[in-house]
Amino acid sequence: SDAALDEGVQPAALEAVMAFDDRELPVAGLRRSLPDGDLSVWWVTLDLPEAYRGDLEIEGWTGALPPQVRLGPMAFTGTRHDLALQPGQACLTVCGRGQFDRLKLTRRMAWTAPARRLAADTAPRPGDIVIEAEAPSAESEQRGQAMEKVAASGGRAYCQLDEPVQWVEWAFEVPERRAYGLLLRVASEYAEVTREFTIDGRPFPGERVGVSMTGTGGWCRSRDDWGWFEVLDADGRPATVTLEPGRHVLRLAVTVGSQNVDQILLRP
Ligand SMILES: [Ca+2]
Repeated sequence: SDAALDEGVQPAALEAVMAFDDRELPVAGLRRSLPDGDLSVWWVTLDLPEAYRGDLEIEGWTGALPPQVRLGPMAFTGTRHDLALQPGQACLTVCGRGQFDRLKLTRRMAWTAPARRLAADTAPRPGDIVIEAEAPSAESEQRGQAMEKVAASGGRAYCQLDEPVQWVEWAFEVPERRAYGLLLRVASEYAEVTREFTIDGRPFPGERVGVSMTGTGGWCRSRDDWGWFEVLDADGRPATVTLEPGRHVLRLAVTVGSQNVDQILLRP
């Protein structure tokens, strides 16, 4: 109330919890009564030994308007956020007119399955569904770019796929119901590249499983640096997905490292 403000009433201390993967972190906060309602702010400090990709959720938000979230230089509005964080200490603040049950931050990928590098002379064969990566069907707000590259199939590849919240989709037609594996022709100067795949929105090769690929020594600017990789499952066998005839969508999301993509095969 106005009287409370006039009398210099101190803000009320708030306590909450953040479920951070398998840990629980204390969240501190303050609530101030204002003439037009309560305003609250919460904060929690995250110590990240390595780059972290996760989903933040503000569970049980009661406010009429969504909360405002700040994390380092980033600012968001809403109760769900896809976060890509650098190593180090980061202060997360949540501000708004409402309350929540708890904050939840969950690592995007529980583990990473190394893809197998295939022979350099790997090539499409009869029965393969062939996707030229430079012709995506959809992209994130931050877009990649089709560029001419040495030894690329069709002369071009999909490049500038760099940032952790960047994604690209390719639509493809399946002629008959079969189990298909996933092969990619890629190039990167990075030692390791990690990607997250979905097919028709379902995680591939599994729930919260990332796919890592080794570097290939370059970007195909002046020489053929392309390498073929096959996605493996948890047991180290070629991962497969059974697809019905018709249109399907493969999505690749960047997790760690930059990589050019030339061609993708769905191999029965
Ligand atoms: Ca190509």
